[in-house]
Amino acid sequence: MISNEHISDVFVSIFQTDAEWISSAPGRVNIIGEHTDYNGGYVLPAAINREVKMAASLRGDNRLFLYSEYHREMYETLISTKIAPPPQKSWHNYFLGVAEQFQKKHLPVPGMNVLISGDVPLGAGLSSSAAYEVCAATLLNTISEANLAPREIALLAQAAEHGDFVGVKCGIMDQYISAMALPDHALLIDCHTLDATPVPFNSRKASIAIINSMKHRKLVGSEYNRRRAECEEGLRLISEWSKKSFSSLRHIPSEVFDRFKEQLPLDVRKRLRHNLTENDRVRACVQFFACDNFKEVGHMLYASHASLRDDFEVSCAELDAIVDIASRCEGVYGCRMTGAGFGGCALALVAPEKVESFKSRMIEEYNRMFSKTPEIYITPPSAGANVLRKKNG
Ligand code: NG1
Repeated sequence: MISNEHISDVFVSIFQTDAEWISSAPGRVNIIGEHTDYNGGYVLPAAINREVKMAASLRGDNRLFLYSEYHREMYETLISTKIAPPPQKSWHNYFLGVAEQFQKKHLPVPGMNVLISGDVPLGAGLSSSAAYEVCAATLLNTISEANLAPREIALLAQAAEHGDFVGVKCGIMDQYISAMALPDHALLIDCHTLDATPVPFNSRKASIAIINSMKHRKLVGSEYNRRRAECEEGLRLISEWSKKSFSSLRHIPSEVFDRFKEQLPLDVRKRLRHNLTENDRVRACVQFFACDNFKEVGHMLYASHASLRDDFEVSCAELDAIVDIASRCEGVYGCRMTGAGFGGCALALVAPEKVESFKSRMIEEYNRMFSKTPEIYITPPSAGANVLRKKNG
């Protein structure tokens, strides 16, 4: 957590004036529902206690100054009627991409000083970019008096990620949870209808431990696209053979899959089986969270990992080892890889009183196997984006 005092002090030292607003937006971890978002399925993410934070003041001219504490760099541009993408993509593109979306809605983007700070680790699969976009959109929403609801902020932030300034065709999970999260709740998102339902999570019974394997996700781009193509192929073949047009994998009933599965190419069959069973596991988890049954939630996490390892084939030795070590630690309900795979993070649900012993055993055993120290972040499900008016500017 970056304190408001810290960001206010840094703001004054950089811009020689007081901040008028402070906005923040959290990173996220996906509890369960992996590789289902682009297949119209269910996901169940939670916001983490690490966030991107921005402090801002109005300037009274049409210049925009952005300072990134992550990069220790200042960027300056004119806020003209239409912001154009700079020739090179860099950290400031996320802010400019969000500002462009406000302009597209004919909402004013005035000249400002903005300090960008935060403690969401970059490139760890904890959605620092969505947190950045949602934080910027939450700030501009207040400054421009646009009154957008959290859901609209999330959609605007996603449009910024899809647009020319960033250019990544992401799903809606990351922006939704960053904008709409409630403390002590996960969020069930139906990626087909875009409905979102808060799911209570009793953080007195379990803490979320995020274990960063410190393995760079090298293969992730090409393999991610290949998995997407295999899923699309499966949907197309089953729709053709059954003479029904299913709008996504999640709409294929299991008896239809069973009827045609032997005809599918082996890899495609496995990808579909993961998706169908993963959607069932997400729905089951929602029921188990409702009655604080962390033991059963834990079983679902282990089953999700096995399915991602064996059917979707996106795990790796490091993530498998983390799950294996966790399964032997006292107080662990369940553990699985989270995110696209091939490295990055795993997530475990751990009884709060066992968190310290879990951490030391995980670090020791993982270090012995791979000669590197995993970073472990402990978090309750945290609140979504917010903005604070510091003074009347
Ligand atoms: P991570 O690896 O957490 O960035 C990626 C995708 C998600 C989802 C998961 C797999 C991006 C920005 N995110 O998440 O939308 O498909 O993989 O469940 O591509």
